[in-house]
Amino acid sequence: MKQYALLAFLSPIASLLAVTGPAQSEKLKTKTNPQKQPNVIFIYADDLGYGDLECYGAKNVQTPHVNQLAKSGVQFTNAHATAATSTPSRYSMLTGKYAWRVPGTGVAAGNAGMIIRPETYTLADVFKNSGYITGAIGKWHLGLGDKSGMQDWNAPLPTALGDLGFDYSYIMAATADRVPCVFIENGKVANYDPSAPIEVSYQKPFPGEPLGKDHPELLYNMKHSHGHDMAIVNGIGRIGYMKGGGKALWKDENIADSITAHAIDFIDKYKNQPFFLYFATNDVHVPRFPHERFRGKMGVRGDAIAQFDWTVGQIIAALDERGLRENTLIILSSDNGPVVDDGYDDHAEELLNGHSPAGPFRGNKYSAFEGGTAVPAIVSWPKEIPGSQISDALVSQIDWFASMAALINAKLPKGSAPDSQNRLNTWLGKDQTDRPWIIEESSTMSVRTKNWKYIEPNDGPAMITWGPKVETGNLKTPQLYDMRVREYEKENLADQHPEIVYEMQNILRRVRK
Ligand code: NG6
Ligand code: CA
Repeated sequence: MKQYALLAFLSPIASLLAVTGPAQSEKLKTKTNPQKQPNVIFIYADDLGYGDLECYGAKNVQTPHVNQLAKSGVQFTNAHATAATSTPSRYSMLTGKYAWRVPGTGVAAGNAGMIIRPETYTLADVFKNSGYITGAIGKWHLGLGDKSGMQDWNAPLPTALGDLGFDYSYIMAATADRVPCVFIENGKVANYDPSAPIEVSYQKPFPGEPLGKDHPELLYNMKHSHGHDMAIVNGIGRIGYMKGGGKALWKDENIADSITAHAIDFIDKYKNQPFFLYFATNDVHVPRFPHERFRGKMGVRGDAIAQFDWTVGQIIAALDERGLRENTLIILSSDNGPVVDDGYDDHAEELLNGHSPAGPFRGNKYSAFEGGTAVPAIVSWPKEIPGSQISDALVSQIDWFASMAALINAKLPKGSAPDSQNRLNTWLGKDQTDRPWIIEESSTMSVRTKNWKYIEPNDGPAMITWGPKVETGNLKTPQLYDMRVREYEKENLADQHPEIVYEMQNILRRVRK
């Protein structure tokens, strides 16, 4: 147990808990807590771009449920993930500490050990220690078990999400394109099949297991365009090697249904007490393999967006049916910007049909340009937030931690969430105060203010060299862009405005300390 776990000052409920002991407090909780504290649900999409939703201007994609959610609350036009890829973005968001401060927080393998170490005070701890039931469902991608590559997937994992404040978890270890291709429920492989013991390696193949690179004929569901040519599961090549799994192996077409059903079960089970649910979808990450009922309308990438929208609709309907919608705060966003070809031959590029996943921004997932980290963000809480609000405030996901703590009056242990600021009023649409600056991580570092964007010089290539057709934003000299100009990040003004470059470098220097 974490040393702070029993700190009693967190909320009135928590103090009662400390005084009366757990058995008594359970009774007290259900009797005296008539859902005053809001439920909180994060709906965290994967690789969903700023331009991917109808309410953000998408033309060839229908997202009625997300549109409705946006209408019911605040839609942010200037919201940012902390990084242009998943692992660092999620790390920062769940810990309130920039991932770039911590080694080993780059895109994680499926057999990475726990990247957020158990002693870290996480966002789930904040809720849990204030009397919430906490759950994580969907994509994880932050490592499991104590040590990379040392997990025994056939036994309960020694360290998992229970050590990070989550009472319940039903997760994919990493991404759908990485082994192991099984769900893990509370630290154990779900539907474990004892007849097919699981082995995982990111080093060497298992003798006798066919690989995508040698057996294209076995890739009956989807072929790769780059990478993803190792283990074959469900007729799709993956990153990493895997053996076994049997009945526990997921079917990609059922992932959205499966996580949605588990989320609804969670909501149903804990409907009588405040809960926090971190619901991280696999959509719209590769391999995009939506269920056939979403197929054939827009090409798989668009179909995956439609599937995501359906998922959102299901969660909202489940809340509605149980009378929970009014007092549930939903935050919907994405972990990083969009990418079109991310390693599978899914025709996403040909089928874009004028659709611009990153909206008006330059760059994509992986980029230092805004397309890497500018994301949709919607906050809805019918009981407290009037609908139909648009907020142009500059905001960053790094602040969810301290803002959520403020929402539920939780005190944070000293040293926790060092980079997170309480900007609750902005997130709730009560004011439109810009964050003075935000930091964005890619293969280099960037600073955004309301008006300017600075990209730190970097020696790396201008385009990604290993597959995706993506501009990295790298340049050997400083870049400075005026974000008031609609042609975003086209004209480098660093030479014209050395004083602003200096100011931006100073921000970075200060934050780094
Ligand atoms: C890349 C993968 C890409 C995706 C990404 C992580 C290859 C060739 N490409 O290395 O498909 O998985 O990592 O995406 O392996 S993220 O959204 O989880 O950060
Ligand atoms: Ca991602």
